[in-house]
Amino acid sequence: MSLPAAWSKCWASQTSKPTLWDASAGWISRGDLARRTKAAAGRLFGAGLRKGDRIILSAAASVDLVVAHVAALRLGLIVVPVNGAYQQGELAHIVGDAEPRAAVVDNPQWVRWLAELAPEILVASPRLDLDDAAAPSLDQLSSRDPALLGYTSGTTGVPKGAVLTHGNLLAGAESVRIAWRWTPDDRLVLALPLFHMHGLGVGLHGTLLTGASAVLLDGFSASAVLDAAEAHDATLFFGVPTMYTRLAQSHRVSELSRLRLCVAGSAALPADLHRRLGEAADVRVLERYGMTETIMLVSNPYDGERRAGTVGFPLPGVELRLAPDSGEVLVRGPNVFAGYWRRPEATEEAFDEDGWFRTGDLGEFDEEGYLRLRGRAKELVISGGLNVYPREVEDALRSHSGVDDVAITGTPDEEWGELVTAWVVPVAGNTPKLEDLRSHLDGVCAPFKHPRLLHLIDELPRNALGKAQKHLLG
Ligand code: MLC
Ligand code: AMP
Repeated sequence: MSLPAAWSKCWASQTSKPTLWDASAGWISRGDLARRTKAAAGRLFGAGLRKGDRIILSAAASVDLVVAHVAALRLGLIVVPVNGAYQQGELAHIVGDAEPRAAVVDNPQWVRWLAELAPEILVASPRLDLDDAAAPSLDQLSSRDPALLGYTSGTTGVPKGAVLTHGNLLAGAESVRIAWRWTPDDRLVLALPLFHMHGLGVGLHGTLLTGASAVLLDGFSASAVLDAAEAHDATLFFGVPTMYTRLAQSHRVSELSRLRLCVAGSAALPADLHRRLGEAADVRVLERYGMTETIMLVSNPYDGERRAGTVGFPLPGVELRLAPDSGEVLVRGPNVFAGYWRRPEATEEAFDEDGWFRTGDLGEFDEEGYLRLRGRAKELVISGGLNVYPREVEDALRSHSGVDDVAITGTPDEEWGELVTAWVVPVAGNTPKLEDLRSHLDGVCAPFKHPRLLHLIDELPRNALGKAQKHLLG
């Protein structure tokens, strides 16, 4: 089945039931969503978009953005969600690779960049300010049709588009619907961006599949989340660990206990934070583990102990094992993506000979079978739930006149999980400061990728093959 086919089953009944809220639209009902997405699909069709065309979606969370997303899927377009903090070069890579025919964006700078990069692309705001036109017959899709290109660097190399089919995304949403006892009466406070798997594939798609409702916030603050939970009688909150750190610092933290379930993921939730939230708010946060390529994989149990420092057990439908030599987490299942967009070699490398997807994460099972992630085989820094690929930042810093050699690592940090850290061998007589490096990256890399710490060193430790041995830094 396709996502719209599954969702429209809900829309066909209880049409006046509230489904989505944002600050400007207020509540819209199931019936409104069905009507508005049909009208929006008509406008996209009238503008010449056809099944299989790619459409970039990048904007703050809103009902309009959800309508554009659902309309695109109903028409069979392939949605390419992109982080709005990306700079021109980062956007150019995705535009060149995905070859989108349209982009729905709310950043005026992006409108200019897109006009320069690819003037043939149709650019619209999330309101889809296009001419009205009749929609063709919608929702004519199979589970194998691609629905999303999720850009990620995977375990190595440049960002590539993970092709997620309708079937993958349905399996991903269905597994957490079952595991977390999601029901139509649930109401999610959704303060995550809709351009990553956590907010989009779990928060939004789970809500639509279940026929539940969600309060969309266009950014995160502890008070906005707690206000929304109270004002709308919410039952669920999903967040990255940085959000939970900030909630734990709020004097209102005990208000989290009004929620039925708080889920954390996208980066490791420190065991100590898990305990503190338990004590301060009587909340047993449920930690789970996922990836762009696989949607959700592993979750602590809804019933039973939610064990701090672990991610729990494989979700329904997910097969998981550890590679005997390295302990790398390997997975299989209907949730696992169809391959990287136009990159057969990268796709082949990502799977072993028996079709298991290599996650690049290292794990071990504790005595009761809870999975503990104990590191990564891939080079990756996760800051505030956002992935930073060291190679990309290193390459951009090498062109600084004061940088002779550089390595990027992550330094553990209570608020951000990891802080992007630069280890620089300076050019004699031209030692750069942290601010110099950061401004060198302005306009090149999104701000969340900029180093927050700088260490000056005489040389980088390298192995016999010349590869930097980052584990020896620090
Ligand atoms: C913002 N900044 C960050 C940052 N987010 N810096 C490092 N890491 C981040 N994640 C920068 C801003 O550019 C700004 O820089 C400064 O921090 C202050 O911004 P802020 O107002 O404090 O940040 P805020 O808007 O509060 O954002 C923090 C955040 C956000 C945690 C709410 O980063 C966020 O929404 N993260 C969630 C990302 C996510 O959805 N991940 C899921 C990936 S899917 P300056 O220089 O201008 O001051 C996935 C799969 C899975 O991983 O398993 O889920
Ligand atoms: P992304 O490529 O953005 O989807 O990020 C996926 C990566 O985030 C995974 O491969 C893990 O390294 C990491 N991740 C997700 N959830 C968790 C978690 N609960 N604990 C530790 N790491 C996590």
